[in-house]
Amino acid sequence: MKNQQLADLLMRFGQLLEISDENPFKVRAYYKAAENISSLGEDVELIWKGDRLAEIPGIGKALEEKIIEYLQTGRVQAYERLTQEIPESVLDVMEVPSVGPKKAKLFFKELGVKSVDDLKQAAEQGRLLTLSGLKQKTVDNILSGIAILTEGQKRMNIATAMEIAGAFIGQLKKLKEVRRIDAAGSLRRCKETIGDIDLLVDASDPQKVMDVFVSLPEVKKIQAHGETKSSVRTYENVQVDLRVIPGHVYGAALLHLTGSQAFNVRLRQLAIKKEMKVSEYGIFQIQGDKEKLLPSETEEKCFEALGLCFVPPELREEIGEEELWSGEKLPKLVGLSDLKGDLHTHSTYSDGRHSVEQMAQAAQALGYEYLALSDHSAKLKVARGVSQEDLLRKIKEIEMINKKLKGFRVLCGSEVEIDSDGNLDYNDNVLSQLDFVIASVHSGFEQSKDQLTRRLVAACRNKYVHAIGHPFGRHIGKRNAYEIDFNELCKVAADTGTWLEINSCPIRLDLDSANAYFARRMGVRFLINTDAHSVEQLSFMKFGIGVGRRAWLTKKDIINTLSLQDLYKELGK
Ligand code: DGT
Ligand code: CA
Ligand code: CA
Ligand code: ZN
Repeated sequence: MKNQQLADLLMRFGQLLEISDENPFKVRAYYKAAENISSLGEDVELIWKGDRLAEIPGIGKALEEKIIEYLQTGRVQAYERLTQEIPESVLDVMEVPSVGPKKAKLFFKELGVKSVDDLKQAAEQGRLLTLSGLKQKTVDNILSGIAILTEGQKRMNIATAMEIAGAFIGQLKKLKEVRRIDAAGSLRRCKETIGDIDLLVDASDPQKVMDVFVSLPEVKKIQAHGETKSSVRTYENVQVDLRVIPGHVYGAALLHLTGSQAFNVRLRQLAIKKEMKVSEYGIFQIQGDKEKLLPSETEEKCFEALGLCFVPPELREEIGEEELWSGEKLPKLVGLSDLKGDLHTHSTYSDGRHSVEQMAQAAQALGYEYLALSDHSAKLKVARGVSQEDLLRKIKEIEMINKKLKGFRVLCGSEVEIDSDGNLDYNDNVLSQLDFVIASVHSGFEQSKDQLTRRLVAACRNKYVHAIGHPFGRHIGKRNAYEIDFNELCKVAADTGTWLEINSCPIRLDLDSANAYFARRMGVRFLINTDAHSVEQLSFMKFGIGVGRRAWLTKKDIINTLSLQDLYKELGK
């Protein structure tokens, strides 16, 4: 399918048009088209061949012609002409947090800034300050934005890693020579960000599997091509390693390659105490100067040989480790199937892409009992926050939808802005009419630690607030967490019975696992929500579950594992 490449092209086209001061309606049409094509469930090429391109929402005559040109020739001349005026690399400059199309254009036209490197130089040499109205503070923001961006590019978010690993595994699995294949490393541990992808395979013909691996279409560069170990880079500049392992020690190798390194070190120390040895080549009993291989074909057998319970990959980190080494039963961690609903999602009432009804149907199809549409509140204009009048209309619409649905309940929620003084965007009268209220900070990230903490604490103390959304406000690769006194927030949250959200959106994962682990020990309860802005994004839940498991959370720690009836009690309804 060429859908993604085409959507990327239209997106870049729109951005270049925006930089070149094209009419905003035209620019928006390109963005909309890109969005719609990227979320098509069907191959755009088949749609074209069936003469149905015009049926895709937002595709007019001019766009249709460009799409056909792309599908026929692989290029679009109008786009290429545009890149002669403004080089494509200017678009990278827009990726820098705090730099949008306006600034990218200004820097390009006035200072000839064509890339992120150019921008960094211009900022460091003080040349940005020659532009009128540009202050040192903006320059500082740009420099720290570049630092975050380059750091973020070193590690990918878990959704990207999962997609790339899935593409490799999917293709290799089809080979009849492949008996077993797994992703190991930080991806298997569900770490919030992933450095590189580690795969291992048990195969009847290792050479053949290696040859296929290095010649897959995703591969841009082969870094190593051996008989048992190869390493490649993809077009996204992601490293993927593949190891071929003999079946009878596959479990030991999977254990080793899953890590973490800190966990492996502890495991080796434990083995020594028991006169055993653990390595990627097997679990061994030491007998004098001889080593006897113990059953090592699965991880389960390896843990058993070591006298331990099976340790879920998410727990193989440094935190909470003492409990791991006693051999006693570990708590049953929360799983995806424990969740009964999602309480933080958006509809077309604010900046979501699907209607309340579409979101509800999709949630019901996932097996949920309930869904809350928690659209943004009035003041968040950039996200089309819901006015009080529209909120009343939404409540009515939800009542109607609930009459039609069987075995499923839509809740009217809101993600309410917490302002700089800790006040909420709707008054108590409005808040009292909502089923669910999650309060979030979307502004004033640069305020002091004290002030940000005060805002969150004040929100917890509001009797209508059930939960705090994405408590740290970070965007992986874009914006660091703001500073808060998390200990204080946890105390007040536990005290007031306010739940803290684990936001499952892969560029947020906020709370992260370390903070969720800490909060659980402080007696806090949690929600795991997706913050979905479309029906597709309801599937983000698995990432939040990964965070919850890494934080040692069980079903009872998480409010949205409750049945609808029990949830109502908790909501105070
Ligand atoms: P990443 O890729 O930075 O997100 O993190 P990991 O954990 O995937 O690390 P990676 O790819 O360097 O190595 C994969 C696993 O292999 C790691 O979790 C544990 C194991 N491993 C790698 N190098 C060493 C080592 O020097 N000592 C030990 N004990 N284990 C290692
Ligand atoms: Ca790795
Ligand atoms: Ca690796
Ligand atoms: Zn939010």
